Amino acid sequence: MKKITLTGFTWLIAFAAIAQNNLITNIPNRKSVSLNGKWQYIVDPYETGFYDYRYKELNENNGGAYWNTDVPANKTELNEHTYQEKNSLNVPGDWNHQDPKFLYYEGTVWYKKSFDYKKSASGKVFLYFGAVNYRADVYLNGKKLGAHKGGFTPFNFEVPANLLKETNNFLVVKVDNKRYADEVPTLNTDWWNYGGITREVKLIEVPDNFIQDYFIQLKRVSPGSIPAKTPEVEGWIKLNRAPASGEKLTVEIPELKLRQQFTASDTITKVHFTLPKIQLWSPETPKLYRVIISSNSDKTEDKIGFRTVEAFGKQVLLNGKPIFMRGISIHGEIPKEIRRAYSKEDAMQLLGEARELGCNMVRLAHYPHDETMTRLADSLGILVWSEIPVYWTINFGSNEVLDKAKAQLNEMITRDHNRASVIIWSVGNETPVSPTRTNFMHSLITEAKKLDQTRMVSAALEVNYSALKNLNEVNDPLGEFVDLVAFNEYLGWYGGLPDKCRTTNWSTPYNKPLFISETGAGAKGGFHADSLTRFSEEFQEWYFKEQVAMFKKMPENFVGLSPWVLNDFRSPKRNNQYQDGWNRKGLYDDQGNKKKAFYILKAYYNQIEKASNSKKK
Ligand code: GCB
Repeated sequence: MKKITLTGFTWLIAFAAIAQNNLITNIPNRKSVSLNGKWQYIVDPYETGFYDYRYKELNENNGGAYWNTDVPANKTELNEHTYQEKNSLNVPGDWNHQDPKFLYYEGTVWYKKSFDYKKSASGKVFLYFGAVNYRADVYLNGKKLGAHKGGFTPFNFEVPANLLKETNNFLVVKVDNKRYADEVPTLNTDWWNYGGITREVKLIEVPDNFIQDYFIQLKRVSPGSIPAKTPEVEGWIKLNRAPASGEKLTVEIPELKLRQQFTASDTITKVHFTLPKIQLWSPETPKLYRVIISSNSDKTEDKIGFRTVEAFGKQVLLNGKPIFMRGISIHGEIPKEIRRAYSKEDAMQLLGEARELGCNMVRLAHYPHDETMTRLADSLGILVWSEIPVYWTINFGSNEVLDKAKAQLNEMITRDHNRASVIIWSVGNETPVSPTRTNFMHSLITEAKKLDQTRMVSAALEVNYSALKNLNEVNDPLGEFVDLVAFNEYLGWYGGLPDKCRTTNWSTPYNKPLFISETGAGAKGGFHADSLTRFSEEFQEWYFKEQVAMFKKMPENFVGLSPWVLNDFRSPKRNNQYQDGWNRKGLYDDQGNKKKAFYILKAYYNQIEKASNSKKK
């Protein structure tokens, strides 16, 4: 915590290694005023709006700061900055796609929104951001509300009473997406670092005493069993303050004629009750129930599906029955428009493409995607792997970095812990094995399990290949701590040709379900050649043919896969004549065309689906 004194106010600024434990959930269903739309901006690569020419942080007495009003007091006043209509960016939206000058920009941009606001009732107002990449410093009418780090998770700040005006509020966000070694992710990623206010911004109106968060999920069943006919809910309701004496909290599910009341015991009150016979949530029947949670002074309504999920022996059980995950990895990007995804339409497009491929599962790589994705997955019946950007070479030796990773984990889980679709929390991807890394990752796993005992925890691991034994071993020590042993393999793309899949062997010391979290090969859409030609659609097709043949011979604990990747996506690391700034491992190209390999995977998924349907009959 850093204490900053500003003109008579004392502001506590939670610097965002610390998770926002004041995060409000169920945002789409709260009373709100949108601040989306056109914002004006100033590009500030030298951070002139933040530091003076001696590189000291500017303060409230210095009108030069970009967070303060840009209107000179009179015509003689020298003011070096103004926000201008002609320099506008759409929010939500990354800046990179909105003007060619931003294509490769990484640095600071100041965003400004002027707005009028009439408060409709008494109560509190919070300023909410779905995500800002990477660091946001937020100022309203010249006062700093706080700062947040982490480019893919939500945060909110309470707006102090009387700070909001009826007209002409001056909201400024300093957005900085520079990469640093000690951040999460770190300097090096295989995706483009889109900057900006990438998700929506809203004012949230709540009563003074309000329901901040809740966890309404089926209780874990005893290992390996199916949920009871009348299953139990176990969870909690969190208020923003201590309850009034004897205050009642109510959970209602009108369709089930269920109404349960609890006496609030503390800020967090445990709830536990039995449901009548229900339709369990599953990919085949993605049933969601309207759930209303109320306190003396607040009421919030959500749509929740009820299901159980667990890794049991060598299988993954959904509602007590083994499932095979026909997945695909997805980046949060709309390639045709070369931008970050953020809207319902974007989610429809991405999850629609996954469905066309025959998927019942998606791996949302390598960071938490927009909330529209997990909400839509809930209603479409698509299982979700959700991940934090602990990717490759994070500074595993640093406690501060661990805190930053934990903060993002906390925010990811808090936002989505009522989504039936989310079955796996992933704490990272391809982290290089060392005792320091294993401790780091282990503490993230412990944290995830502390926050949520009803889902699986995993991480995408790497494979150890021994040429001598022609053996692929999944023996990362982290395997001991995860529920699902997931690994990325590129046999036939990185090292060798796809026919290597025919002779290779697989083994793992872990007696747990095995999941292939990535496999893929690059192909430029529309480039055709013989199957030995790298980057041709034919090569990628051959790769998938060989891989599918290999999957069919995988050990019995093979429970699914999420190949790499649904769409081509921007990656500044990839610059040969075929890739041209893109990773071309998509099954769809950057124009939305299906490549030949798409049909190979689809056929495999259709076969699996048919076999599992006929088993059920
Ligand atoms: C991986 C990474 C993924 C890359 C992919 C590739 O293993 O997890 O982020 O984009 O390989 O294309 O090499």
